[in-house]
Amino acid sequence: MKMARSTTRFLCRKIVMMPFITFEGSEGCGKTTQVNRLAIHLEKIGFVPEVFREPGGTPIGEAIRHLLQHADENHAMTPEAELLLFEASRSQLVQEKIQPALKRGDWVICDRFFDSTSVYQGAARKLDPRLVERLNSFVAGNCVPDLTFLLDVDRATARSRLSARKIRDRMEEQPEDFYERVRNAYHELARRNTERVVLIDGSRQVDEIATEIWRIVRQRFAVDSEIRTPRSTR
Ligand code: T5A
Repeated sequence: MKMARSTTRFLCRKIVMMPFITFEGSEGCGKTTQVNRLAIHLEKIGFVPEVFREPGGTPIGEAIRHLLQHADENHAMTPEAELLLFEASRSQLVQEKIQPALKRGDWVICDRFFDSTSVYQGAARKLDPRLVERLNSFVAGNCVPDLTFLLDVDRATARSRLSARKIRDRMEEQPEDFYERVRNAYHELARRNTERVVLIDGSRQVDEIATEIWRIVRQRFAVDSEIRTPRSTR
């Protein structure tokens, strides 16, 4: 029943709206790199995608991001407060940016979305998963991704990629078993959402991953390579 509803929604939206694509995975899996590569591919064929990140993407969202990740006070944050802050940032992003962009007919790419909350706050922080899902639905409404790329890397690969970073945020300072729960929960998410979530081996070369993602996007949304008029000159 759930699948039928979401298929119908996409079929309806396909007539007037472009896809909403999200990227997920643990820290250092290469999401941001691939978000940018996909945006470049789309721009080359004349689309101008809207690209957002979570938490953040709006003035309120960016202030929440600072509070969650780098503010001095955040070490005392409870898991419940953390959950609500991620949802608050998402609410602003959905209403201020994502819904208007989809209504305008733009492609939307988002670096993390509600699956991150299910995985990090639900599975890794062990908050009530039903409550987390209810909050996700409350905030996102019918703004459900059409396609989600889940980039999977093991912890050693992620650590070595992030080792060059000078500033670590609060979410990067969790104990090792936290990240194990994150990875396991992402695998479970992919198993339960085979239509929407595509598991990608993120340990390969950047170009190889970008090529696979582009192939899937082209197939899934029947994107052709015809050059379209960029939005700025319409
Ligand atoms: N969070 C978020 C929650 O707990 N709940 C929520 O609801 C939400 C929305 C966000 C944090 O918030 C948490 C999850 C996160 O902990 P963030 O700062 O936005 O944190 O960071 P992340 O989303 O985790 O992203 P990162 O920047 O840490 O990693 P990415 O985006 O996965 O990786 P990327 O592309 O920046 O690459 C990292 C490094 O690896 C290299 C890159 O050049 C870069 O140096 N790299 C590769 N190297 C070799 N091979 C490849 N294939 C490579 N791809 C990238």
